[in-house]
Amino acid sequence: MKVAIIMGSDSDLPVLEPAIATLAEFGVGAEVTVASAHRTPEKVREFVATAAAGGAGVFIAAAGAAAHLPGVVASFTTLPVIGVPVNSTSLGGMDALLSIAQMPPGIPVATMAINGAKNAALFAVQVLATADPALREKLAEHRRAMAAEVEKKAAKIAATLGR
Ligand code: RP5
Repeated sequence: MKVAIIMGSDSDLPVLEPAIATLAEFGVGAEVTVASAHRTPEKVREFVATAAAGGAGVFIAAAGAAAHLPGVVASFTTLPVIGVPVNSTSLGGMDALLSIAQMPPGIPVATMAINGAKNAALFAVQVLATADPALREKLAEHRRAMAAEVEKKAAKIAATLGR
Protein backbone atom coordinates (compact mmCIF):
# COMPACT_ATOMS: atom_id res chain seq x y z
CA MET A 1 0.00 0.00 0.00
CA LYS A 2 1.43 3.33 -1.08
CA VAL A 3 -1.47 5.70 -0.48
CA ALA A 4 -3.63 5.76 2.63
CA ILE A 5 -7.09 7.23 2.12
CA ILE A 6 -9.15 8.29 5.10
CA MET A 7 -12.61 9.83 4.95
CA GLY A 8 -14.76 11.26 7.71
CA SER A 9 -17.88 9.28 6.85
CA ASP A 10 -19.09 6.63 4.45
CA SER A 11 -21.28 9.37 2.98
CA ASP A 12 -18.02 10.83 1.55
CA LEU A 13 -17.29 7.68 -0.47
CA PRO A 14 -18.98 8.76 -3.75
CA VAL A 15 -16.70 11.83 -3.78
CA LEU A 16 -13.62 9.66 -3.16
CA GLU A 17 -14.38 7.07 -5.83
CA PRO A 18 -12.55 8.94 -8.64
CA ALA A 19 -9.44 9.00 -6.43
CA ILE A 20 -9.63 5.26 -5.79
CA ALA A 21 -10.16 4.60 -9.52
CA THR A 22 -7.29 6.90 -10.54
CA LEU A 23 -4.84 5.23 -8.16
CA ALA A 24 -5.88 1.84 -9.55
CA GLU A 25 -5.32 3.17 -13.08
CA PHE A 26 -1.73 4.03 -12.11
CA GLY A 27 -1.24 0.68 -10.39
CA VAL A 28 -0.72 2.38 -7.03
CA GLY A 29 -1.93 0.42 -4.02
CA ALA A 30 -4.34 2.15 -1.69
CA GLU A 31 -5.85 1.40 1.68
CA VAL A 32 -9.17 3.06 2.37
CA THR A 33 -10.89 3.62 5.69
CA VAL A 34 -13.58 5.67 7.39
CA ALA A 35 -12.57 7.43 10.60
CA SER A 36 -13.70 10.68 12.11
CA ALA A 37 -11.55 13.33 13.76
CA HIS A 38 -14.46 14.07 16.09
CA ARG A 39 -16.21 10.77 16.55
CA THR A 40 -13.30 8.29 16.46
CA PRO A 41 -10.12 10.30 17.11
CA GLU A 42 -8.28 7.25 18.47
CA LYS A 43 -9.01 5.30 15.30
CA VAL A 44 -7.57 8.16 13.24
CA ARG A 45 -4.36 8.10 15.26
CA GLU A 46 -4.05 4.33 14.96
CA PHE A 47 -4.78 4.29 11.23
CA VAL A 48 -2.14 6.92 10.55
CA ALA A 49 0.49 5.06 12.58
CA THR A 50 -0.35 1.68 10.99
CA ALA A 51 -0.43 3.06 7.45
CA ALA A 52 2.90 4.85 7.91
CA ALA A 53 4.48 1.71 9.36
CA GLY A 54 2.98 -0.30 6.49
CA GLY A 55 4.73 1.74 3.81
CA ALA A 56 2.29 4.50 2.92
CA GLY A 57 4.12 7.40 1.29
CA VAL A 58 1.28 9.87 1.28
CA PHE A 59 -2.17 10.34 2.81
CA ILE A 60 -5.38 11.54 1.24
CA ALA A 61 -7.81 12.81 3.87
CA ALA A 62 -11.33 13.87 2.93
CA ALA A 63 -14.06 15.39 5.06
CA GLY A 64 -17.00 17.74 4.94
CA ALA A 65 -18.40 20.42 7.28
CA ALA A 66 -15.95 21.69 9.94
CA ALA A 67 -13.38 19.38 8.39
CA HIS A 68 -10.62 18.81 10.91
CA LEU A 69 -9.68 15.36 9.68
CA PRO A 70 -6.87 16.29 7.25
CA GLY A 71 -5.23 18.56 9.82
CA VAL A 72 -5.51 15.93 12.53
CA VAL A 73 -4.02 13.30 10.20
CA ALA A 74 -1.18 15.72 9.44
CA SER A 75 -0.59 16.24 13.15
CA PHE A 76 0.22 12.53 13.52
CA THR A 77 2.71 12.18 10.64
CA THR A 78 5.44 14.00 8.73
CA LEU A 79 4.34 12.25 5.52
CA PRO A 80 2.55 14.58 3.10
CA VAL A 81 -1.21 14.90 3.60
CA ILE A 82 -3.52 15.88 0.76
CA GLY A 83 -6.85 17.26 1.91
CA VAL A 84 -10.10 16.97 -0.04
CA PRO A 85 -12.92 19.26 1.11
CA VAL A 86 -16.24 17.47 0.63
CA ASN A 87 -19.46 19.26 -0.25
CA SER A 88 -21.77 17.78 2.37
CA THR A 89 -23.55 20.73 3.98
CA SER A 90 -25.70 23.71 3.07
CA LEU A 91 -22.48 25.73 2.68
CA GLY A 92 -21.60 23.74 -0.44
CA GLY A 93 -18.16 22.66 0.73
CA MET A 94 -16.86 26.17 1.47
CA ASP A 95 -16.84 25.28 5.17
CA ALA A 96 -14.64 22.24 4.54
CA LEU A 97 -12.43 24.11 2.05
CA LEU A 98 -11.61 26.84 4.55
CA SER A 99 -11.21 24.39 7.43
CA ILE A 100 -8.66 22.39 5.45
CA ALA A 101 -6.85 25.20 3.61
CA GLN A 102 -6.48 27.55 6.56
CA MET A 103 -4.08 25.39 8.56
CA PRO A 104 -2.05 27.50 10.97
CA PRO A 105 1.70 27.60 10.23
CA GLY A 106 3.57 24.42 11.16
CA ILE A 107 1.31 21.57 10.05
CA PRO A 108 0.60 21.90 6.31
CA VAL A 109 -2.15 20.15 4.36
CA ALA A 110 -2.04 20.27 0.55
CA THR A 111 -5.63 21.33 -0.13
CA MET A 112 -7.46 20.32 -3.29
CA ALA A 113 -10.61 21.83 -4.77
CA ILE A 114 -14.02 21.06 -3.26
CA ASN A 115 -14.72 17.41 -4.20
CA GLY A 116 -11.33 17.41 -5.99
CA ALA A 117 -10.60 13.76 -5.35
CA LYS A 118 -9.19 12.96 -8.78
CA ASN A 119 -6.55 15.65 -8.43
CA ALA A 120 -5.79 14.35 -4.95
CA ALA A 121 -4.94 10.97 -6.46
CA LEU A 122 -2.87 12.54 -9.25
CA PHE A 123 -1.02 14.67 -6.70
CA ALA A 124 -0.39 11.58 -4.58
CA VAL A 125 1.04 9.83 -7.65
CA GLN A 126 3.24 12.88 -8.32
CA VAL A 127 4.56 12.73 -4.75
CA LEU A 128 5.39 9.03 -5.10
CA ALA A 129 6.85 9.63 -8.58
CA THR A 130 9.61 11.81 -7.14
CA ALA A 131 11.31 8.53 -6.22
CA ASP A 132 9.87 6.31 -8.97
CA PRO A 133 10.85 6.84 -12.64
CA ALA A 134 8.25 4.31 -13.88
CA LEU A 135 5.48 6.34 -12.22
CA ARG A 136 6.92 9.52 -13.76
CA GLU A 137 6.61 7.92 -17.19
CA LYS A 138 3.00 6.91 -16.45
CA LEU A 139 2.23 10.51 -15.49
CA ALA A 140 3.79 11.75 -18.74
CA GLU A 141 1.69 9.24 -20.70
CA HIS A 142 -1.44 10.36 -18.83
CA ARG A 143 -0.79 13.95 -19.88
CA ARG A 144 -0.17 12.92 -23.49
CA ALA A 145 -3.50 11.07 -23.46
CA MET A 146 -5.29 14.15 -22.07
CA ALA A 147 -3.75 16.33 -24.77
CA ALA A 148 -4.83 13.85 -27.44
CA GLU A 149 -8.39 13.99 -26.06
CA VAL A 150 -8.43 17.79 -26.33
CA GLU A 151 -7.20 17.58 -29.93
CA LYS A 152 -9.92 15.02 -30.72
CA LYS A 153 -12.57 17.37 -29.31
CA ALA A 154 -11.15 20.31 -31.26
CA ALA A 155 -11.23 18.27 -34.47
CA LYS A 156 -14.82 17.19 -33.79
CA ILE A 157 -15.97 20.78 -33.23
CA ALA A 158 -14.12 21.96 -36.32
CA ALA A 159 -15.84 19.21 -38.34
CA THR A 160 -19.26 20.09 -36.88
CA LEU A 161 -18.82 23.77 -37.69
CA GLY A 162 -17.44 22.92 -41.12
CA ARG A 163 -14.11 24.71 -40.65
C1 RP5 B 1 -18.09 14.96 8.08
O1 RP5 B 1 -19.44 15.23 8.19
C2 RP5 B 1 -17.98 13.86 7.08
O2 RP5 B 1 -16.72 13.92 6.43
C3 RP5 B 1 -19.11 14.09 6.13
O3 RP5 B 1 -18.71 14.87 5.01
C4 RP5 B 1 -20.08 14.92 6.98
C5 RP5 B 1 -21.38 14.22 7.24
O4 RP5 B 1 -21.15 12.97 7.86
P1 RP5 B 1 -22.35 11.92 8.08
O5 RP5 B 1 -23.36 12.63 8.93
O6 RP5 B 1 -22.86 11.56 6.71
O7 RP5 B 1 -21.71 10.74 8.77
O8 RP5 B 1 -17.55 14.57 9.31
